[in-house]
Amino acid sequence: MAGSITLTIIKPDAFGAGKAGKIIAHLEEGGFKLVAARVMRLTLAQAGEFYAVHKGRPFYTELVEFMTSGECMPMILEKAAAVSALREAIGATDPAEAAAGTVRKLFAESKGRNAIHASDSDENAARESRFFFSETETIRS
Ligand code: IDP
Ligand code: MG
Repeated sequence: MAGSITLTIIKPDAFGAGKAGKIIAHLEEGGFKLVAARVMRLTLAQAGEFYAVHKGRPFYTELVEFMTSGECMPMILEKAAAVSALREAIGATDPAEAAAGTVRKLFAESKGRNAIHASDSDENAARESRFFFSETETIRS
């Protein structure tokens, strides 16, 4: 039976450092199935819209600039309870506080440049998946 889905982004720090393959391998080893993937560079408007929930926060401008600073890799992942499983797999926002073995502990530089995004609810996973992918690009078994 198919699991649920979540949306992840390998952020420009990790993608630019050539860590995408290692991060994908780590997620696959953790039981996540790749359902859709692309490489792109976000425009300021796209990054601003994607992170609109954070508008007004002190780090918003820095976040939008960082997310547009280079290529990134949005992906839809499938697993049982995918949203919570991926949040656990990526670790705390600040890699200094992330648990051992998490993506951010292994691959992130700092709280801002933290290698990876993960949806925080099923509702946002659906919204964020539609933001990057059309229905025909999403193959689910
Ligand atoms: P999350 O990515 O763990 O869900 P959020 O609080 O949703 O964390 O913040 C979104 C992104 O904004 C973070 O992943 C990080 O890149 C950036 N960010 C959050 N808090 C800070 C901060 O205090 N300083 C710099 N960047 C931050
Ligand atoms: Mg978040």
